[in-house]
Amino acid sequence: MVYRDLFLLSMPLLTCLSCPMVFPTDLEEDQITLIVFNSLINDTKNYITKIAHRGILLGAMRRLQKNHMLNFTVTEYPDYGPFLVSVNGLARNDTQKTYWEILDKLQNGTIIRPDVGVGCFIPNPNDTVILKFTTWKKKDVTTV
Ligand code: B12
Repeated sequence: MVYRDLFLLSMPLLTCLSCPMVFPTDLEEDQITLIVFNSLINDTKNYITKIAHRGILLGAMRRLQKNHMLNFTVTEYPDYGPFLVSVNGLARNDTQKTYWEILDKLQNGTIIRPDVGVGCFIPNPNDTVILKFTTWKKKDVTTV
């Protein structure tokens, strides 16, 4: 009786072990182009990177950073999350009123300025995200 019960109880385990294992290894990924553009000296660098499906821009940037292709730093703001401070060694500067602006070029060519930072922005597959080193103007500081 005991042996029969043990046998019956072990059946699901045996079935499981004999089946091919299915793991979610093929997580869905998209691709974006990232352009690092210093508008003050007209210098551009292009990257193509994978991004998790519906993943945030910061995640794609971290992938590039992990592969030693891109170097960047962020500062955490309690209300808005990470603020992009420097890219490839070039940092924003309050005195010179410079910063890294985040822009997104859509598939139809339209360039938009996302109203969130790198930690919240979710690019569409095949978008071109532009990190533009630029100066802020009065209008940015009053209406951003
Ligand atoms: C001024 C301002 C800027 C200036 C800041 C320059 C400066 N030294 O003053 C500049 C032009 C650099 C700027 C940039 C951006 N900004 Co701005 N900015 C503002 C604004 C109008 C006022 C902030 C302020 O002075 N508060 C008063 C001070 C006393 O408080 P504070 O906490 O110290 O303020 C600091 C933070 O707000 C920080 N900051 C400013 N913008 C952003 C954006 C993010 C994502 C983070 C984490 C921090 C941050 O800089 C301020 C000065 O140090 C607010 C809107 C508002 N009315 O609050 C938007 C606002 C904070 N910005 C916003 C955005 C989206 C951006 C950008 C991402 C836009 C872009 N697409 O490039 C970029 C940041 C890019 C990056 N490098 O990460 C959004 C954030 C919304 C969100 N949920 O993420 C806001 C709320 C405007 C909006 N669209 O609704 N910004």
